Amino acid sequence: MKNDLLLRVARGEKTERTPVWLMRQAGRILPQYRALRGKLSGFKELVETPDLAAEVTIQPVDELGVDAAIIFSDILVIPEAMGLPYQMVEKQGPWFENTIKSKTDVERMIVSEAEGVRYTLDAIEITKKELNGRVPLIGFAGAPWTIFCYMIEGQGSKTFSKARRFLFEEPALSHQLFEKITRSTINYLKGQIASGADLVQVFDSWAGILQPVQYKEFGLRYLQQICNEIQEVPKTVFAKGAWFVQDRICNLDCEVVGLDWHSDPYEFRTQNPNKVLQGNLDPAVLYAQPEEVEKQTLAMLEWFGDEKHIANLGHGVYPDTPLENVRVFVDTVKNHHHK
Ligand code: 1CP
Repeated sequence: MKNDLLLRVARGEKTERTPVWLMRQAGRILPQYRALRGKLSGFKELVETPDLAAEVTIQPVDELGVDAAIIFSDILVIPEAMGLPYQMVEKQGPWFENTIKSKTDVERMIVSEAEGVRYTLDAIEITKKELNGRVPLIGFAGAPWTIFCYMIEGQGSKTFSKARRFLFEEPALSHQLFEKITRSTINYLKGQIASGADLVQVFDSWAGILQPVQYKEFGLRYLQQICNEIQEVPKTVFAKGAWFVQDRICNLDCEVVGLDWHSDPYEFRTQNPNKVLQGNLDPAVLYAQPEEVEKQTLAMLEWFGDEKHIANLGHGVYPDTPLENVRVFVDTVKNHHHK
C-alpha cells in the first residue's frame, strides 16, 4: 500500500502526519458525482451497479487527495437484505413500504448472509483493483440500534419515537430483532473484509436519542458483539451523541473511536490518552471563510495532538459545502507535519 497512514494510525503507530478523510466524502459535494448521478434513475442504481459505485468511491481520492476511500453504499442495504426493501425518495430520503410492527414481522425477517448485498461486495473488489494500493478502503455498516430505528419507523425522523416506543412495549421482541440485525451485520462486514475492505466503520447515527440505561441494553450490547466478532481488520465505532457512555465506547474492542463535535477534543484526549480518536470538526465550519476553516482545523489538530488521531468532521459533510473549503480542510491537515 502506497499510503497506509490511516492503517498505521489505527494500529496505534506514530506517523509523519495525521491522516484525513471525510464522512460522506463520496457524494454531492463533488461535481463529478452530481454529473454521474444526474444520468441515472436514482440513488439505488448507483449503489447497485458495482462499476459506478466504485467510480464514485474513488472520486474524492482523485479530487481531494484524502487518505482513505469509503465504499459507496448505504446502511439501509441491510434492512433490505433482511426482507424490508427501501426506496430513496429524491430530496426526502429513505422510505420503506413495510415496517416492523408485530411478532410476525420480526419472525419474517431473515438473517442475511453477506451474499445478500452482493453488489457492494463486488463494488469493493472493483474499487480495490482500481485503487491499486493508493489508499486504504473503508467498509461500513449501520449499528444495530440505528438500523432498528429505520426498520420500525420506515423513514427518517427527528425523534424516532416509534422505535423508542417499541423498546418499551416489546423489549423481548426488540431483542429478537436486534439479534437478527446483529448477525446480518457481522456477516456483511466479514463479507466486505473478505472482498478487500482494509478497515470497517460502524455508524450509530441515532445513539444520542436513547437514555443511558437503554443505550447500554439495546445499543452498546450489540456493538460489543460486532466488535468482538470482527477481528480481521481495525474497527471504528462512531456513535453520534453518545458522549454519556464515552467510557464504555472507549472500552469496546475497537481500535478507533469516532467523535462528533459535541465532544471536546482536548478533554476527550486527556481522558483517553491511549485510544485512537477520529473527528471531529463541526461540518458547519466548512461554510466559514477559508482562513477561518484553516484556523479551526489547526486548533483541532493541536487539541487532539500528533499521535493517535485521524482527522475528520464530526458528522457527514453537508452536500452544499463549498468544495474550496473542503480542500482547505484536507490540505491544512496534510501540510501539518508532526514534530
Ligand atoms: O441521492 C443521493 O445522493 C442521496 C444522498 C445519500 C448518499 C450520498 C444517501 C441517502 N446515502 C448516501 C451514501 C452513504 N450513506 C454513504 C456513502 C459514502 C460516503 O460516506 O462518502 C454512507 C457512509 C452512508 C451512511 C448512512 N446512510 C448513514 C450513517 C451516517 C450518517 O450520516 O449518520 C445514515 C443514517 C444513512 C441513511 C440515509 N441515507 C441517505 C439519507 C438522506 C439518509 C439519512 C436519512 C435520515 O435523515 O434519517
